[in-house]
Amino acid sequence: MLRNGKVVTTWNTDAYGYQDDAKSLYQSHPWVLAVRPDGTAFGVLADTTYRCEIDLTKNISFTAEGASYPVIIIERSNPMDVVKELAELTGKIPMPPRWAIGYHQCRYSYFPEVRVAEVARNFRERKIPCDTIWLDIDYMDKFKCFTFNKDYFPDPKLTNKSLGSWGFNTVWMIDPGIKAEKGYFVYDQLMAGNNAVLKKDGSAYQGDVWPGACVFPDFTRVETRTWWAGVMGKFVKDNQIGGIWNDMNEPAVFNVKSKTMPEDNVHRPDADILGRPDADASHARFHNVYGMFMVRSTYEGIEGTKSGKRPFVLSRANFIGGQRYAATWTGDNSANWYHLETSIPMVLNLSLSGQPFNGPDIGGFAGNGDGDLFGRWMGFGAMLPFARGHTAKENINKEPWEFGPEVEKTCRQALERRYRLLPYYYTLFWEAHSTGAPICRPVFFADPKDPALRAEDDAFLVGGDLLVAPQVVPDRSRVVALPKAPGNLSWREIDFGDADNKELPKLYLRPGAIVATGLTYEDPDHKDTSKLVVPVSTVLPLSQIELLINLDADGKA
Ligand code: MIG
Repeated sequence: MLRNGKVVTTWNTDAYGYQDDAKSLYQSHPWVLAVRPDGTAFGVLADTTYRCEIDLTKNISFTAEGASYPVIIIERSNPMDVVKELAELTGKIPMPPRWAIGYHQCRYSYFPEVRVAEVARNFRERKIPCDTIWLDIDYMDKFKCFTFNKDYFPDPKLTNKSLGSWGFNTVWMIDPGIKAEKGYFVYDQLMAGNNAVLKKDGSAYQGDVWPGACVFPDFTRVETRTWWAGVMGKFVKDNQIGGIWNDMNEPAVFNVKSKTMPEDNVHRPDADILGRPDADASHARFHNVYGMFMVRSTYEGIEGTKSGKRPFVLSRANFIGGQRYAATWTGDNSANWYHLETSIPMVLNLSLSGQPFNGPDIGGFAGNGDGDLFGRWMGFGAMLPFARGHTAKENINKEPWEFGPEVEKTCRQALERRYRLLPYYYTLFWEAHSTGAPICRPVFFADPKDPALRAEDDAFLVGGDLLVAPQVVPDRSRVVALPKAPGNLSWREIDFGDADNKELPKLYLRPGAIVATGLTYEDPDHKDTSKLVVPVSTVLPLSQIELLINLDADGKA
């Protein structure tokens, strides 16, 4: 989490299997948060979309290509106020639909529809909480966006409706690369509307992605966003889709060394985005915001359906401020202990950079891993803002029951904690939405003046009241630094009746805190109180609220 001494470059990059030495990942946040020894804090925001080197070896130094740019300094008495002010400048998250706060089950890819139903049925039969099943690119006809492989999904609307009757939502993937094929309606409309990113010579740029040669919508251009939003809205509405997953929007391009489109490609942005009429409109300037403009258009398309439901969009690429349109995840990590451990500081740093709705691929994307890794990862992954299990195409099945009964039990217990705490999480999302406060926070936020907490990044806070302390190495040998409350009081361990399971993180409650948890009824009549259980879907109404209370030194909470 501590970035002192690091040098990174903002350049949105498809970074499969990244390691610590990666200079650029999927998103760009030209932003540094600094906390002084006395707990006062400041933030520095370099307001440039160009490739920008952030060098923290000696000072805080930004070196960007392109035109000169404003640098904004935020000075406050504590780090939380700096992060909130950043949100005032760059925007806050929209309130997500309730189901998006639950657990998400993904893989590359679930198909055909009977397999999707089988996964969903297993969650319900095994009473493992889950709200969402994800559909990755193989649902499409030859990777063509806004189409379906009719052998796998003959009636996607019916698929969504029947999953809905079990309390599930679905999220479907849409990439930016549009197959260059005459007669394919998306390509035809895109070309007819002159919506493509152009080459320097003015012709539509083509690059290879999943479907082969593709054109790429110029999302910086209002006519293109309006067109895309229309196609998106219709797709979502006609098929009763819950949410949209935008991937590959760095944009990633295959078979080229740069892994993206040429920097001298030409965009045609709105006048207010371009600035002066003669300003630079090259891809070098707009590369880092390509994904953000894509999810803006996707979000607006879903909103435009006026379904009365809150949009949910997940994006791989984004830019500081993009939290207004999409949640994110930490990209293609791997099923190993390094990536398990690193997922916590990554979540914390995103959370300190204006993007509170984030999480890793639980279990790791690349590679299989084993049950120990998976259970441990789910143990704390279930407590992160965006909680989704995912895995790559060639891998073994990684649903919570696939590693045997022990791991299944760990996963159920981990997710039951999350679902019991839904009233608390929901409140935290509301807080993030209305004040910009991050959902996950570093432990030092509990006491910014205590130097012993400053580097702690094995553990994390959920809101201000709950501390999650996982063990991130196989032998559970790490010692977590815990904050002290006034009166030298310790945070108090919460017991959900699962404390004997050493794979689960320890949970602590702040002295002076009251945290709301919820239960629901197993019996449909809602009469028999002995049937109170943890809900398996956020769709179920909560029948009982239990308050976890930890008194402070004055006997108050
Ligand atoms: O090149 O859609 O990060 O989550 O499963 C791989 C397939 C493309 C990359 C995403 C990953 C997703 C995968 N995608």
